[in-house]
Amino acid sequence: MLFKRPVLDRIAAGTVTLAFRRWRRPTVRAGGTLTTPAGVLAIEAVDVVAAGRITEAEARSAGFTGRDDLLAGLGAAEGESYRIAFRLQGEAPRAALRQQDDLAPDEVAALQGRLDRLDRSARHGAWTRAVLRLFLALAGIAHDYVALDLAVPRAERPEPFRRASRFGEVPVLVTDSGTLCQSDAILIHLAECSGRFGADSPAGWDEIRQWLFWEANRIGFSVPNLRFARRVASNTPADVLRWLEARARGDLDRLEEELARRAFLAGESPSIADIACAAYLWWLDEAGLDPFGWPAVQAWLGRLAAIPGWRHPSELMAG
Ligand SMILES: N[C@@H](CCC(=O)N[C@@H](CS)C(=O)NCC(=O)O)C(=O)O
Repeated sequence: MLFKRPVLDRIAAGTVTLAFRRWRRPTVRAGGTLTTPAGVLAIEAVDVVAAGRITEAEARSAGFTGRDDLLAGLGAAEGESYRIAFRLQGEAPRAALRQQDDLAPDEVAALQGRLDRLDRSARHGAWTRAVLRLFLALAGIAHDYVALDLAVPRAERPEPFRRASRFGEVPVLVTDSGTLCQSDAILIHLAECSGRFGADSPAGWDEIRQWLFWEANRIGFSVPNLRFARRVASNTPADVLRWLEARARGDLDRLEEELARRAFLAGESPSIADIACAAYLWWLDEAGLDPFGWPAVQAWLGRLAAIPGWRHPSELMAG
């Protein structure tokens, strides 16, 4: 269950204590907790409610100006209407972490040194794997970006990168708590730390993880390799090209089937599952595929591009 920023502010202020959602099945349970950027919420009750029985006072406790406003926002998605009652139980872990800024001078210097070394190795931009930057842009997380020239053979890449990238690939995330490789592992880490684009229940995380593993094995393999073969590796044998194209088409068909039925891959709101699976689809034409051949996929990309903070990955990767 995700909340919009103005509602989060009112949850933090204690003036919003109810939420209403249309769900096929609840994503939170009474007695559980929900970590949000406003803090940890104790879920007190989750009840099915007939829309007609929602009162004006309840609508205001959910952050709406009145019933009509709430009912318009609730929509008519498949499932039932639920009333979720909660109270603010404590500070979000991230807010507590932010307070721990009393690093010793040598810790600060070590961090600065690592960032400086990575900065010095910056060449011109990698052309792909914009997922990490896109997440950081969407979640509004301040970061430094160091581009790597992938045309340089692995063994000749800058030493700080070779040390940081255990698999020799981009992306790599360097934080004050360590180094992380593999975009989907990075996305999970960022979603957990920031409280953005993750899930608010174990079932929600199960959904997200299934898409992330599918991404790593399927669409994150087929489309970029097809694009690489078409744009760069002109010596790719014709039967390899045919195999890659068939696999990419099959993967796009699978996404099309899913997105004809739902707005986002893992629930009502965009998540890291969408960010990961969309990673290479902004350049379908460069893979020799007609983007309009998969209209539901195109409409979904449009919904992702409408998220505040979104910028085209080509622009993000340019620095
Ligand atoms: N499964 C990896 C794939 C990473 C990957 O394929 N990176 C490519 C660029 S898209 C790369 O670093 N290629 C250069 C190389 O392998 O030397 C992830 O999601 O992070």
